[in-house]
Amino acid sequence: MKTTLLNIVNIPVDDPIAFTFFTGYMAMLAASVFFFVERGSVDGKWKLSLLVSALITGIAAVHYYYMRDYYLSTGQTPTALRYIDWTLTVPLMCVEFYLLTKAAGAKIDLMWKLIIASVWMLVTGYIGEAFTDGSTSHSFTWGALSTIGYVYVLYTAWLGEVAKLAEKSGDPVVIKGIRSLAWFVLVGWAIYPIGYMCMPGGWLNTGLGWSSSNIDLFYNIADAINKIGFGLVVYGIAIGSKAKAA
Ligand SMILES: *C/C=C(C)/C=C/C=C(C)/C=C/C1=C(C)CCCC1(C)C
Repeated sequence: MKTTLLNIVNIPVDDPIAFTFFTGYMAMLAASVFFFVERGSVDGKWKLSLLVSALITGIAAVHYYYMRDYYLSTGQTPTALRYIDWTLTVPLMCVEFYLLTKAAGAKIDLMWKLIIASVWMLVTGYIGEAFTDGSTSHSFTWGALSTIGYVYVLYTAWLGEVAKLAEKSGDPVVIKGIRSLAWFVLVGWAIYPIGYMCMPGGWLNTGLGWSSSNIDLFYNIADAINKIGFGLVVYGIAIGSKAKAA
C-alpha cells in the first residue's frame, strides 16, 4: 500500500539522495542556530557578517525542508526549489565578500557586480536544467553561458578586487579568510557543474553513464560544504580578528 508522506516519513535504506536531503536539512538548521547565537559573542563590526551566514543556512534549511519532501514523494529532482534557494543564498555569499573587505575600502558596486555575475550564472543554469530537451547542445550552451558568471566570481575572489582589498586590509586574519573563501569558490563550487553534467545530454551522463538522479547527490553535498563551510570561515575571521585586537 502506498502511504502518503503526511502519515509516515520513510527513507529507503538504499537511497543516499534521500539521506543527504535529511542530513542536509538538519545540518543547515543547526548551523543557522549556531551562527545566529554566536553573533552575540563577536566584535560589533562582524555581527552583520554572522547574521548573513545564519541567513544563508537558514534559507537553505527551509528549502531543504520542502525539497526532501518533494524528492521523497515524487522521486524527482526539485529543480525550481533548488534554484530559488540558490538565487537567494549565492548573492548573500557575494554580500559576505563585500562585508569582509569593506573595512579595506570595498565599494558597494563590488557587491553588485558579484551579485549580477552570480544571478547570471544561476538564471542561465536554470534554463539549462529546467528546460532541457535532453540534448547535449542545450545543456552545453547554457552550461557554458553559466560558467562565464562563475569564472567572474572566481576571478574576483582570487585575483580581482576582493583579493586586492584583502591584501590592502593588512590584516592577516582577513587575508587568510578571504583566501579560504576563494578556495571554496574554486573547489566547492566546482561540484555543482559536475552535478549539472549528470543530467540527460550532459557530458557525464552520456560519457560516464552517470544518471540524472546523481544531480541531487552532488548538489546536496556541495551545499553542505559551501554554505556551512563559508559560514565557518566567516566565523573564524570574526573570532580571529577579535583575539588579535584583544
Ligand atoms: C549555496 C549554493 C551555491 C554556493 C551554489 C552554487 C552554484 C554554482 C556554482 C553553479 C554553477 C553552475 C555552473 C558553473 C554551470 C552549470 C550550471 C550551474 C548553475 C550548476
